[in-house]
Amino acid sequence: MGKLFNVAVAGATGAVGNQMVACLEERDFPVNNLKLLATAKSAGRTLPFKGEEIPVEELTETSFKGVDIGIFSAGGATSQQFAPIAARDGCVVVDNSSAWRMDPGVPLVVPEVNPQATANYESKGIIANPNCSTIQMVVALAPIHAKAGIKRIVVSTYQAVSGTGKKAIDELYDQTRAIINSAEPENRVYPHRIAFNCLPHIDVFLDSGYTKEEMKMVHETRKILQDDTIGITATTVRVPVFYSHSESVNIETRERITPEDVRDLLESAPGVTVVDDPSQNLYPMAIDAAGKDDTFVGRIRADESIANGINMWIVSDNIRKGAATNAVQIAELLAREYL
Ligand code: L14
Repeated sequence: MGKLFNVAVAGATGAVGNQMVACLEERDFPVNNLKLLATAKSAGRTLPFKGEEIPVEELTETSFKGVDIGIFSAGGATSQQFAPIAARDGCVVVDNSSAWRMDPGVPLVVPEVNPQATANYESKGIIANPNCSTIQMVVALAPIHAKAGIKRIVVSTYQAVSGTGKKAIDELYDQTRAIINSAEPENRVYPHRIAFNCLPHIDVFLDSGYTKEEMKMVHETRKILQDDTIGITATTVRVPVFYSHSESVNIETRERITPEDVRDLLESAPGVTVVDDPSQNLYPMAIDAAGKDDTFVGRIRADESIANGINMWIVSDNIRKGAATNAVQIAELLAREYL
């Protein structure tokens, strides 16, 4: 029998944390003991895991003693504070927040794209899980970059509310219900109404006029693809969708590549399913990707305004591949090859 690991999930009661626990079970991760950690407010609740109800404990400085792998989705401030504490106790942290992603001593890993980067986990004991929008984009673009060299990316996202957490899922339900019943919708989570609306605003605004989410796509994509020469510009938009982010992606390549070449490459790319048959009205959609782990790509066509340009539409479940599944895949890589 293979080795079993003591695993902790920090932020277990959140939308992503819940899915992390479900993924550990679904993928039959070799768990010896599972510890569920959250704030004092959630302590005492239980979550189901392999037929048992596991109690949620308060996350404290001593939580990680004896833990081999800690998967964090408890927000940037908690990760900033507790990831080094966990690492000091010998627990390898897989962190889903943006706190450590751009730290040169922290690998930023998408297992289908740059598994070899994981090796550098020893420097700080922390591995970062990329931003949801970045993960699905690089899963689809990495094989194209390897083949034809991507010079520039122009991306616009259509992002689900679940990325913000349970309170935003409730907000979209509540506002939709209110509007349909001719009642006054309330804005609690977002600065404006999200029901029947689009907000070109995800995470905070920077002095440059971009949002932090947009710049995460720029910097994280370059780090994962290990190529700082790629020009990237992003517009990230919140749409009234519960699960799965969609992206309109335009690329310019160094070498010429046809839409057929791209389709062929992606048909055999790990983690990708091509859904691209316009004659049958077939293209990737958020409602089809939800609950799945693959990244779905369609609408692959030439950008006729330039010599080497391709347009495509990339969709994936932001809570699964965009967060929980990718984090558990990193833990699997660690367990299989490093611990
Ligand atoms: O992981 O949808 O950097 O509001 C932070 C913003 C995840 C999505 C991250 C959102 C993102 C989140």
